[in-house]
Amino acid sequence: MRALLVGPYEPGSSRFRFLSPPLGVWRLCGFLVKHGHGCDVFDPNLDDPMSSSSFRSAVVDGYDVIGFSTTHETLENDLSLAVLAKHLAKGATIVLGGIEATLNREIEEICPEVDVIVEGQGERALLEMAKVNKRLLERRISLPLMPWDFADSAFAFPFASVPYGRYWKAAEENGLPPLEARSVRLYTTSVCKHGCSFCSYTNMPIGFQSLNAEGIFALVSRAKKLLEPETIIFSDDSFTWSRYRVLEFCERVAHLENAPSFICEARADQVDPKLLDAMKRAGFRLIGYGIESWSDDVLKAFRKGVAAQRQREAVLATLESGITPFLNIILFPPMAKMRDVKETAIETQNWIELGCEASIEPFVLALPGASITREGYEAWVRDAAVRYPDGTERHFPKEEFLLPSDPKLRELALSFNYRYREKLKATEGFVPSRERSKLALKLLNELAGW
Ligand code: B12
Ligand code: SF4
Repeated sequence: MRALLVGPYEPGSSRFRFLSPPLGVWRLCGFLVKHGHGCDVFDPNLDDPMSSSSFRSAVVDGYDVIGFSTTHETLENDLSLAVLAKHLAKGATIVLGGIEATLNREIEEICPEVDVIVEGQGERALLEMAKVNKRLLERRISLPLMPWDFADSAFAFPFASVPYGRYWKAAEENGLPPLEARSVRLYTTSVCKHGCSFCSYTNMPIGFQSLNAEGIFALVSRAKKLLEPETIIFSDDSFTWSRYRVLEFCERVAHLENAPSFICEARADQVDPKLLDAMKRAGFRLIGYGIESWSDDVLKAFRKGVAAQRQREAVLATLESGITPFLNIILFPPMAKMRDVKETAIETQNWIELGCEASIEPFVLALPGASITREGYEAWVRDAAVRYPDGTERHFPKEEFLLPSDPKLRELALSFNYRYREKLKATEGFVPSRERSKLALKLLNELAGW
């Protein structure tokens, strides 16, 4: 079988987002090649499929399967590319996969042109498609990975085929220093099952699997040997889920010559001062925490399972270890009261002054599959459209984010969102998250008069 896999398409993203290779489709590509099949990857954020002929010439290259990876944010763009591929590559089976394909049950109706929708991890589904000579009887298929497959596919990751140089060049052109730009993302666990109400990935039909310290070290060594990155980013939802795994990895890294620096994501209740000291010695320089809010009422409603005080202890211990904490904040949760927002804004500002980095999202996204989207909060709905090659469009309502229930807060949030987007649009080039969060907090203070 020959497959072409296309990453999620977000037009214009290179201007405002740090571009990085779509790991899901690259991992599938390595896995298929390892099992004797042909596979290419097209990243529409790197080569604009609309303004160049590269996408059109790629899809007519006689592939058996053309697969599209989709997220909620990019859905209509991914479907428009899928429809174009269906039109141009008459014999190919058009497949849709990834989180949005898995959790959004309206896609079949929105886009009947898609032949097969794959749920969860795509490795086995694509192998099965190859076996039955691209004819799969079901429209929606869900085949969980076998217990040993996670490491199998993690190690098949085709580092040498991914055009890292092009991503790094784009990041440097956007003003990022080499330490930030020359980075490689790794994924060492399959899923996080903590079940926070605003999170959708936690509800993917995937069992928890993880590489051990030896496996992570092997992946890091391979990436280092082939690419010499400045930074390795562990994109796992919580890299520190096992204290033992991290400590053992840190010990191994101590013996690696010219090791890169490391960044990871972690839950605040899965770090402690001793672990952080070991991570600092091993070269970790930044840890991202999903703080969301500094209000216990909001954290409880989110079913986050961590109290604000525990988060404070983790952030302080991280600063004290010499690692920079990166705080992910949601400013206007749908159940928040004005005082929750004020407390969160003020405390985030204080942490930034103490040396933290932050990323501030105005709203909880209305993600299909996240339990909060079924809790009765009103969503902001936008008209989205799948575009057809003949110039026609099929429109559908798309829920974007959840509005605060409190009327005064809703008014503040909407005016903040509008003004914030206008300000970001007016800035030239890529705005680093530190600058973006400062801009957001300053604007909020002005609007709220705090
Ligand atoms: C790293 C990451 C990022 C990075 C890098 C993205 C990149 N280019 O890879 C950055 C920081 C840029 C980012 C940005 C955003 N992200 Co993000 N991100 C992640 C994260 C943590 C890991 C993604 C990853 O690499 N996974 C590992 C790969 C191997 O898994 P996978 O992609 O799911 O792929 C497997 C299956 O899904 C399936 N599959 C995937 N594609 C296909 C295609 C076919 C044909 C088939 C058959 C199967 C298949 O098989 C793959 C292999 O098993 C995920 C959470 C998560 N746990 O996955 C969130 C996540 C994907 N992000 C999310 C969001 C919301 C965003 C932002 C919108 C945030 C924001 N508000 O700005 C942006 C949007 C960017 C975009 N245009 O997609 C949400 C998406 C929710 C949704 N329903 O769509 C997630 C799920 C987080 C969450 N918990 O809710 N993100
Ligand atoms: S801890 Fe993070 S990844 Fe895990 S369920 Fe909560 S938000 Fe999702």
